[in-house]
Amino acid sequence: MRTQVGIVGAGPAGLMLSHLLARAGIDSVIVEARSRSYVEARIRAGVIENWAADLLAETGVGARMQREGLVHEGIEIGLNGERRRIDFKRLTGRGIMVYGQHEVVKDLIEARLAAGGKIEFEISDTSVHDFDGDAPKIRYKKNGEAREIACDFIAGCDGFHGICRPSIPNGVLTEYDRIYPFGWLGILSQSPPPSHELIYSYTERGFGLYSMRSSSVSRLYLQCAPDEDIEKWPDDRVWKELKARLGPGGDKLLQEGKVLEKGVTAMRSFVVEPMQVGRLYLAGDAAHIVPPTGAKGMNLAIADVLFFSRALAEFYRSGKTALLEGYSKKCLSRVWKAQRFSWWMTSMLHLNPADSPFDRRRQWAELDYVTTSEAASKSLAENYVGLPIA
Ligand code: RFL
Ligand code: PHB
Repeated sequence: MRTQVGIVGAGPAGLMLSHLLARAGIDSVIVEARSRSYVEARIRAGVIENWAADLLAETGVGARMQREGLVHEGIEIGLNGERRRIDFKRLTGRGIMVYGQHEVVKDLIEARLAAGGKIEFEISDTSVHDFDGDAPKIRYKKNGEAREIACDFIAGCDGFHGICRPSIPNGVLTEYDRIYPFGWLGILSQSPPPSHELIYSYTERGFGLYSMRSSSVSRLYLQCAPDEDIEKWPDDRVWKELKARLGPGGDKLLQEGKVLEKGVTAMRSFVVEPMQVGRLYLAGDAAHIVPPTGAKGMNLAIADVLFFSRALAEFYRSGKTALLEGYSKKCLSRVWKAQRFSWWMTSMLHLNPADSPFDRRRQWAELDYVTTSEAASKSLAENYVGLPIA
């Protein structure tokens, strides 16, 4: 098989890239290890930055998001149960879209297939070849049969555990990494959220996040150990802790419901530089990971592929390679700002077992400052709704 851009991975990065390329008249094929139903049911991110929601809408894949998604104009920060609001709309003029990543994935798959796009699901043994020249190839197996895609460029959109990044020879990439001494235990529940906006709650028991997918489905998280044993968290223990971390009155505020999903995620910050080697371009989690406290992962994935699609459009239109050559630098400038913000939100809101009493007091002062100072809350707000995309 031959195409212009071979894409590994049908997450938000790979699917959005294929969608944007098709709109620019550029042909692509996506290969995906999992089944369509698996990727459409994988519960992950929930917050879409303002510009990214606009991009989905403007490019024709935002109709369901605009119908079913929730526009939020702020968040609440809990300080041992005292809730203080950060008003994004007043501070930045913008809000955010709360709409599940798996819904974005569903919408993109439907749009790609309806437009005749090619996605090969349930493939195995993916490998990438010859990206140091101008005729790269993706090899894989489908139903045990070996196949090959010959292409002009390979997009490595295969997430943190994919094969594209490790296929780059040793010594070419520099890795920047930070592991946090905590993780999140998350549940999806058939019950209304405790507030109509997200609550990021700092307490002496650890951090809790009260998010949602709709007015009747909550997405709730508890700070836990990075290797927390989920078997030790039967539903009643999860509910008890979630109520306690809402602060006084939490037991009345939080309604219990059927737990639809439960899982533990460890947290890390990770970046590779550069994000491109020869004709292999990394995008999304394949190139960088952020801790989820800043709600930036999916948004960064969409930003990367927007920049890559523009560079490819320029190349195929005019033969110019300036944007392709600038891809990594352009992405990394945004990635590092999101890294800083995600690290900062994470450090401010979690209890770090290594912290001293001094650190704890400083953390409290920071939360108090950010929720009372116009300048500090504006800085949080402009990062949370998404820095301008140029
Ligand atoms: P994905 O979504 O991991 O997709 C990669 C795809 O590649 C496939 N794949 C392969 N295919 C073929 N051959 C191989 N060898 C392959 N290896 C892998 C995989 O099956 C998969 O389908 O990466 P992408 O597209 O870069 O998207 C990144 C986002 O998924 C991620 O950053 C976000 O989910 C992070 N994140 C959040 N981001 C936000 O913007 N806002 C949020 O509110 C938010 N909350 C979160 C999050 C991530 C979380 N977890 C579970 C890590 C909350 C959590 C709890
Ligand atoms: C979510 O709804 O899953 C969510 C929201 C905000 C975050 C992380 C996850 O910071």
